[in-house]
Amino acid sequence: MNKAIDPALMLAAQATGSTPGVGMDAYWMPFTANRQFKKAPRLLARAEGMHYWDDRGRQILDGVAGLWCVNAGHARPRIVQAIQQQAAELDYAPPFQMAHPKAFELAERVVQVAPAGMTKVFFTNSGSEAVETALKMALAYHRVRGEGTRTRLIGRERGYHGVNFGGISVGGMVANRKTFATGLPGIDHIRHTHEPARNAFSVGQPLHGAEIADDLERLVALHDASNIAAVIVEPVAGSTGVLVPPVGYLQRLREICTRHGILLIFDEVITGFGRTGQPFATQTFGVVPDMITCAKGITNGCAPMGAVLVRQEIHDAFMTGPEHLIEFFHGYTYSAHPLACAAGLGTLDTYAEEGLLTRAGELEGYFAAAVHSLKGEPNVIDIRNIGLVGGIELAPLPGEPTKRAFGIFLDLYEKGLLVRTTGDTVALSPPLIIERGQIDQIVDMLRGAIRRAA
Ligand code: PXG
Ligand code: PLP
Repeated sequence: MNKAIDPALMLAAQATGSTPGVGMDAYWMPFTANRQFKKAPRLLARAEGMHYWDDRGRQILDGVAGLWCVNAGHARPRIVQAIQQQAAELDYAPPFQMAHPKAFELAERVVQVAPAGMTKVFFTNSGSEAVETALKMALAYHRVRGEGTRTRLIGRERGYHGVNFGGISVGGMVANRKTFATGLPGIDHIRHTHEPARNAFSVGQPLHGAEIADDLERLVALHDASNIAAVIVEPVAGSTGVLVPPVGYLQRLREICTRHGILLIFDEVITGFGRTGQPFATQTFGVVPDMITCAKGITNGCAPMGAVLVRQEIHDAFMTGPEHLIEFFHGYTYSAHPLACAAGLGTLDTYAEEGLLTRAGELEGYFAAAVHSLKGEPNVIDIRNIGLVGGIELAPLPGEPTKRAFGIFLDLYEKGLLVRTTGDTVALSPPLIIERGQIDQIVDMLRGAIRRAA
């Protein structure tokens, strides 16, 4: 796996502008400090297994699976071949009133690993689109059943549901909301579950806080259940700092939703496809929602794709009118794109052959011990973990939130480790093929960076 970088790639990277300030003007980068980045670019040129190589030929250990998505590791042969063959065989097929065989095949294969009862799959091109789709499906579902007054949507503080208008409206990440404050009308938020005073340094699920789910009853009392369509939460909040649900919390949320006829949507864009030790966090926590949104790991990050998994009854409620009419007015030009479907099939084959969808469970104890060994290091104020995801929270520099963690990110990148930071939390979410020695390597490198940042 540790091949030296191809010199031709280095030349190509130089030609396309790896030199600071050269040829980098046109690209407006997403979620990036553009001016800072372009002064000192970080360019990735190649990837294989657990590693990236940058444009200077340096090897970088991938501690975050790209962006929480490359769960089987990089450049996996089955996925590469599937995409190559598909591009030559059928490049594109319209998804409206037309289809191609791999769309059906991938949907069946996803249902095979999905929680029992989640039997229908609607394809999108990203997690953000999966969220918009699920929210629209919830509204349409109630309407088709004659409960059209159920229009209100409920999210949670510190939730992340992508960047489109529905997603930022139900989302609870301030930075994503403050510029676009209005959002959709008819949205409320329940409280987040982050309570470091009671739960700091919990190993796995925190013990305290199941009762935080009762906050949903407050909104039911305010609006009446007959006006509420759905609640959307991440089983484990990823982007806002790896917030693991307290024991009993998701069960309680499920009970309240069921009692009031409110649909429960789990946003599993990060937790889906093996991150928490089961194919979906739904299975890890033993709580079944009405819909699951997913993306990222569905194609191992190798082609853009998202999906909404739906319970049979919800789908069936739509299948009631005249057969020649479209049942759900929604879809994307690239829904079930052939290249993404091929990538998805290659990905699921790889997961199955290597037992990757349950590997995080096997490594969880080792990973937990490793990350929790950082307790006591300077400025470490909390450590959170579940499956193969960890969050190490640092005390912010006085008056300069996010700067300490971002400094650690830059330091580690120079030393050859890619992590992700959110606020002052360092997030770890390595490919599920990681070996124990590489877990040690990540934690040792992080320990050094935390000490240097003190
Ligand atoms: N829902 C959840 C729970 C997510 O984590 C999305 C929706 C949106 O997916 P797309 O594919 O539209 O990006 C996500 C994405 C980070 C980070 O910094 C996290 C995500 C995306 C980018 C950065 O932690 N999660
Ligand atoms: N805008 C215009 C003008 C379009 O024609 C379309 C699709 O046909 C879209 C937006 C939506 O694009 P997509 O289906 O790729 O989401």
